[in-house]
Formats: sequence, structure tokens, C-alpha cells
Amino acid sequence: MGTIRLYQGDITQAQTDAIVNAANPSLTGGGGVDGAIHRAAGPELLAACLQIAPVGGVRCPVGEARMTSAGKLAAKYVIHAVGPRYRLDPQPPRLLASAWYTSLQLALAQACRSVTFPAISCGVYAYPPAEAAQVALSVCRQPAFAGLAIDICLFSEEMLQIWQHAAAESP
Ligand code: AR6
Repeated sequence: MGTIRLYQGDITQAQTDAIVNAANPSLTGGGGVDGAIHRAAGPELLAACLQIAPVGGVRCPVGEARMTSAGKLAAKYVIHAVGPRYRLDPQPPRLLASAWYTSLQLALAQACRSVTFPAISCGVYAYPPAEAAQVALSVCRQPAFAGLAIDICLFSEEMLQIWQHAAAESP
């Protein structure tokens, strides 16, 4: 039976089959959770990302995701998802939903039973977290993903409360 669990923590410590990275289209690392995941996984993660063939000049277009091995992390896989930049990309809700949906599809395709997400786009990409939470939770609740244990790892207590509120508002 699937579950959706919100918790405060550091996603690099997650013990699930896959963890999701909030990446950018180059998939060559960056700041925020992307930097933390690459540091914790070690250089094998960047090497795996560089194996991904670019499409139209980028390894992962906005609203999509790509899966790699996970280097030194406890997880088996890293799913690199690229969310929208809130004020720059068109139709941010559609692109954010697509990033979550594609990530969950990849997890299922690799027979993962559990996956941990960060708050994609809620940092540098400036997506208002309450709105992002509603978009993300509505994708996670789709029947197609009912067999997955989905954890959502929020970095601060404040972010956890925003997501818990969104979850309670639209149960
Ligand atoms: N564990 C869990 N969540 C974290 C962690 C961590 N260790 N570190 C940060 N967060 P961001 P974005 C939270 O900026 O907005 C990168 O440079 C953070 O507090 O990492 O999708 C990429 O390369 C925030 O709530 O991702 C891209 O260029 C959330 O993770 C760009 O940033 C997402 O913040 C992507 O921006």
C-alpha cells in the first residue's frame, strides 16, 4: 500500500530505493540540494550524469527527469528532476507537476518501492512553497503511484509546516 510522508531532514541521509534531486538542465551539479547530493554521493554521481545523452543541448529539459546510479549514497538510484524557475519559465504548475510525475514514473519503471523527494523548485527557483506543495501532492496522490512509499523531505521546520498545511487543506 502506498504512503505519502512529510518529514524534516537532510535528503542525503534517506534510506529509500531512490532519492530525487532538484537539478538544473545541465545535470552537472549546482548549489542547494543538488550540491549536497553530489557531495554526499561522490564523483561517481557526476560521472553517471555525464553519460546521459543531451537532447536539444541539455541533458534534462525543464519538467522532465533522468535516473542514474547513486554513488556512495544509501539509495540505489538518484532521479534528477528539473523543476521550473517560477518567474522565468512558462506555465510553472504544469512543468512542476511534470517533474514530479516523470520522477515517479521512473521510480516505478525501476521497480522502486520507496522514493524520497525534496521540495523541487522551492529554493533558488523561487516557487512559492504552498503552491508547489499542492501541485506535488496532487501528483503523488494519483492512483498510478498508489503502490509507492513516497517520502517528502523538507529541509526546515518552516517548510515542513507549509507542506503539512497544504496536505491538510486538500486531503
Ligand atoms: N535535504 C533536503 N532539502 C534540501 C537540502 C538537503 N540536504 N538542501 C537544500 N534543500 P534548491 P531548486 C532544500 O535551491 O529551487 C541548484 O543549484 C531547500 O531548502 O536546492 O529546485 C540546482 O543545480 C529548498 O527548500 O532547488 C539548480 O540550478 C529545496 O531543497 C537549482 O538549484 C530546493 O531548493 C534548482 O533550484
